[in-house]
Amino acid sequence: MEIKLVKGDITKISVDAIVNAANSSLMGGGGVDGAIHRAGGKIIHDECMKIVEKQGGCPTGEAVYTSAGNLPAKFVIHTVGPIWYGGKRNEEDLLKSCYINSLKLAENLNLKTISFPNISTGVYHFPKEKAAKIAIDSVKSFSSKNIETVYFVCFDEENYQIYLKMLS
Ligand code: AR6
Repeated sequence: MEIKLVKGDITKISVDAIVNAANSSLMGGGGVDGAIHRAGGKIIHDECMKIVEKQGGCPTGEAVYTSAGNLPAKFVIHTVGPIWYGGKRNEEDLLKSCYINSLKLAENLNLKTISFPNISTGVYHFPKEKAAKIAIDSVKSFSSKNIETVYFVCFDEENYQIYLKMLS
């Protein structure tokens, strides 16, 4: 798998699946979640509500998928990152699970390209350097038959600089 770094808005990226940093309710919210629901349209919310009816939401560290509505992507993989409580509530393993479970879903859907935002580093306050290391290590540890390219999409300059350094 090739890793590529992009700075910008994940809703604009044309890949097989974009990953959403959602919350357990799958109802949408602010940040990247809000941007994806706004740009993708109502179908994403409707499909999320079907998942909620069936399994009662999405637990932290796990991932589910919907179609992508008006987005250039084919699917949205919704994963729920951990809220940072100082590192004593298994946050690091839960963040790793977000990346691995999203990749497993993409693999099972036979997808070739997937893009990740910097999960948990916004309102969930996961330290950015720690989160970037976990994201990169998780992706590098994942062996895949189908996925060819993984994009890390950094929206804020701070994350972009951290990824630039860690990937060079
Ligand atoms: N494209 C790519 N990345 C973005 C975009 C975008 N359009 N907008 C923001 N980011 P956050 P979290 C980056 O807060 O910390 C929501 O309300 C942003 O710079 O979106 O996992 C959910 O509903 C940051 O680096 O997600 C949850 O309740 C990263 O996305 C909660 O926030 C993650 O920031 C999840 O919190």
